[in-house]
Amino acid sequence: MSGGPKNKKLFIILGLVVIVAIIVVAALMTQKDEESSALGGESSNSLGVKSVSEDIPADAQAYVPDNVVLDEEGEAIIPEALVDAMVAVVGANPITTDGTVVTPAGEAVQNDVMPMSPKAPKQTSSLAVEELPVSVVKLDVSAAGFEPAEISVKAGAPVTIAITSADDFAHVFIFDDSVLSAIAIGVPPHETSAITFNSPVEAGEYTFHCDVPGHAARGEVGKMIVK
Ligand SMILES: [Cu+2]
Repeated sequence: MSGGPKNKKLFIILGLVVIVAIIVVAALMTQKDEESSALGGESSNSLGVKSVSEDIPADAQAYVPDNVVLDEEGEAIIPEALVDAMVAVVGANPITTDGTVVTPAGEAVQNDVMPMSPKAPKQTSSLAVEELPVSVVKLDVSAAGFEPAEISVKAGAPVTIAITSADDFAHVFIFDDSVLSAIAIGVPPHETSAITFNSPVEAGEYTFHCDVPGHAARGEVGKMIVK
């Protein structure tokens, strides 16, 4: 057959072109994946499942914004950071998928500002202590002091502390170190309130006390050990 070798050559060339094209497309797709995950700030595995920080408590629940802003089509506008955010308890600050405690506007909270200021983590309204998730660090405070008076948390992790007034007095939980000045919880008699914040990245002991005059002096003091 004349033209046989010519056809064979043509097929080989075509085959090579196809192989090169497949390699180029595969390379482009990989690059695109890397770009999109870099832009999103979140990593995705090969199945496209967003990875979530292992520091987020397993018993956290989905965050439901208080005030939902709607766009012209009636769709909720949710800041990127708040998509898939969780809360440890209702009314506490949301925790993003990477484990950062943020404001309702989606910005990282600041632990060293005035308590209750816009960027400070907010304490919840009154909670039922028996309904608190296991992951919440629970402290009773009374004239007898804090119980427990010593707690341990992981450095940099989202931590939720709940304070219960266990007597007929109001109490105010507050840290001594200014790096945690924003973390404050005031509780009326026999009530419970919580606050969520990222623990300091620096390991060490962070002492706290009750800020009601006379209470620290009678023993309402304790410490948080950051490991
Ligand atoms: Cu007190």
